[in-house]
Amino acid sequence: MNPKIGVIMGSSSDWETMKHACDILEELQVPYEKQVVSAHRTPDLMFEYAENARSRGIQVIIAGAGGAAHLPGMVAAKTTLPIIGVPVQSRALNGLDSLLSIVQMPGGVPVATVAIGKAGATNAGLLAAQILSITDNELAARLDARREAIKAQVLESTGDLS
Ligand code: RP5
Repeated sequence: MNPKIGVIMGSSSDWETMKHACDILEELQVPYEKQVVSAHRTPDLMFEYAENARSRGIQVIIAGAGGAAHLPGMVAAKTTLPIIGVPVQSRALNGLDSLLSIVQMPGGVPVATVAIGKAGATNAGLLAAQILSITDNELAARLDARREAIKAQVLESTGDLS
């Protein structure tokens, strides 16, 4: 199937984090593609990716980066597709630099920013799927079932408190 979600990241070193977004998309049977696209090291590729994504059938882009994390914002500058930004936990500043680089967009060019690291990448996958579920009832049902499973796990976890 043609990919509907584009998962991009600034470096292959971001994959350890970004694979959690892809795991969710696999689980929910959402067709996606993944690619390393760097705002600083491959800026022309970044613009080409952003400019062509919609015409290729991509509906949501998940962009992860760390440190001076300009990828999500610069992709957002070149497309009106929804962009979900994932701050990767950097070594030097633990991802606070990534978070602030991604979240503090100027008015007019939105990036939906999630939490730093694994939880953020997981939620990025879920949020992208939830956006697609607006027009996909089967995907909505899979999302509902996942929520029910999480609820059951939490309720059962009381038994672990002994
Ligand atoms: C950013 O610089 C990437 O998103 C990555 O998080 C960070 C470090 O990249 P590497 O030096 O590990 O390739 O562009």
